[in-house]
Amino acid sequence: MTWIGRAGRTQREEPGVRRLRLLTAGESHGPALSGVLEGLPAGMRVRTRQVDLDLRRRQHGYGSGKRMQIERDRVQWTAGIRYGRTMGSPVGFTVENRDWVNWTDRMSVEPIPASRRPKPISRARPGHIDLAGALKYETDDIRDVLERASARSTAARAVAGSLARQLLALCGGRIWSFVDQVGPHRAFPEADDPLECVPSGWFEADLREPSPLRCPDPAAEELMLAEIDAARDAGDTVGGTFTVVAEGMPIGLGSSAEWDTRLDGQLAGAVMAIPAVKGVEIGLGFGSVARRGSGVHDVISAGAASWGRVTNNAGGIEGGVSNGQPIVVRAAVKPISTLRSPLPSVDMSSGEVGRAHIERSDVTILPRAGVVGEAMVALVLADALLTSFGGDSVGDLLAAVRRRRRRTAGPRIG
Ligand code: EPS
Repeated sequence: MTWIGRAGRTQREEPGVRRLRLLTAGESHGPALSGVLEGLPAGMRVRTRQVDLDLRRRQHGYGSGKRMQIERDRVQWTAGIRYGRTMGSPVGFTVENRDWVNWTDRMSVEPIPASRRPKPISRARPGHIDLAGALKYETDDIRDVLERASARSTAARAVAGSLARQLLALCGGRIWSFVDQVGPHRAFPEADDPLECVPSGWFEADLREPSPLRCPDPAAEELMLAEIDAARDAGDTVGGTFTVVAEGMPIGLGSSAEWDTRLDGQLAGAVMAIPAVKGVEIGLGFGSVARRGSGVHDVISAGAASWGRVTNNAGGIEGGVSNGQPIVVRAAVKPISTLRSPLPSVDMSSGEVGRAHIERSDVTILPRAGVVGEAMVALVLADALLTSFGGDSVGDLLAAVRRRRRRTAGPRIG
């Protein structure tokens, strides 16, 4: 249901309805990835170079396999943009898989004779979709399910997330991320909160010239790199954590009206939906358990013209609603499940005990996962922004956001 709010603004906060809808398609080694993003207001200037920069950032990082030397991800728009601006119609796009030319038999769309087909993959990798997916879709070739479960699919999300980020930027929002742990090595190990130690200007430098792991603590990064090398030499993989920060968001995104309108729940769901993510926390998250309430909740400290907080343990969200502080989302990424030195498995066609299938893969995806995290956070926040402020055009949206910012700027004195 859509209704007109008191201020004459269109409001759609009903559960389950999204202002911004993203649909993606594409296999890792198919011809291309594609997507449709519906719900962007009309009149938004699309900066294609920034989208391509985000795609490049998603490909960057130590620990990637050979595939990244093949791909040069770039967006191609197919719908929804005219003279460089959105028209309010769905935005369509593709990202080519350059590796496709090497996979035309293995990933042929048309039927091909059995003699030309490679042997089906039948030894499921623990930790991957292989076993559950092959049983679910009733296939004897695990490739049918592993192709779509691949992290390659996140390139399409990066495109949509980049558009969402551009919309948020028009409203004063900024989203960035960093890697704060790889294996046992944490950035700023002496600090309670690594975020407080990130040098100012670090993200701008990261945009220009990212370090191998996008970690803001060079000493920790050295240890992380050595950990990745050691895992690679052992035929193994490593996980870690990344943090995404969204600054400058207006107060009041999300709502506590219903379970699925809460901003923290939406963010957790979206970030958890990144391949290999197994945990998400907002702000202090699990760290708040061992403290008492007085050591967790962020004391309100209003100046003459602004609402402030002494700390930001809530990670910018209270009661499912953004409170104007930076929104901080941290994700735990498991080690990739394709191991060069594979774990035991059982052949699904013969029942023989053996070793799991080896698929070309990465040792870690941490630096890239953070960039995908930015995209997922941007998509959720842009959706929440449009839900709260509506707007068929960018002008309408900006006017509504400005009004909210004026009204929530700080305590009314006198
Ligand atoms: C992936 C395996 C690797 C990764 C891929 C995800 O690809 P390949 O099997 O072709 O070597 O590099 O990620 C991407 C290609 C990407 O763009 O993110 C996997 O098994 O999930």
